[in-house]
Amino acid sequence: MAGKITFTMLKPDSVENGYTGAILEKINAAGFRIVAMEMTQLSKKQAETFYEVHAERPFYGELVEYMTSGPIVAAVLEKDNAVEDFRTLIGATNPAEAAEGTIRKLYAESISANAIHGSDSDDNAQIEASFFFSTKNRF
Ligand code: IDP
Ligand code: MG
Repeated sequence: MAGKITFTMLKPDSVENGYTGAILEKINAAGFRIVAMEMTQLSKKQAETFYEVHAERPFYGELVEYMTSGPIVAAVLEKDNAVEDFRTLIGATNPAEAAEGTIRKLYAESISANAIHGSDSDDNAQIEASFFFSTKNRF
């Protein structure tokens, strides 16, 4: 059965460009409920751990540097079929390939600075949500 939560981060480019409010509005309008949210800045260690699955990829160093370059907004979101529906809402990794109306099409700068993260599976949604938020701080 499809899970009810996903995890997101508004990446440093979104926060820096002042898109936080507009992106959260789109997320709410698409039917997601905010269960937990925090503005924070990732340490190098946190970013390395969060993206550990990409450690062997050529862009890993650039990704870690970018994700630690400024504040982000982390959130847990709830909706039926949350993971899949959120991936549809954010669009393809490369904004040049993202569908019209998606968050990445509207707000991303590049394949690296691509505005927003979304979990890619129910298991990863649980792992990523727990990376940032205790169950006590989910509402
Ligand atoms: P996703 O965020 O759409 O799930 P992933 O393949 O999981 O995409 O990659 C994680 C993040 O790494 C991307 O969101 C993007 O910020 C960065 N990234 C992915 N591919 C590239 C690339 O080819 N060059 C630079 N950065 C990349
Ligand atoms: Mg991914």
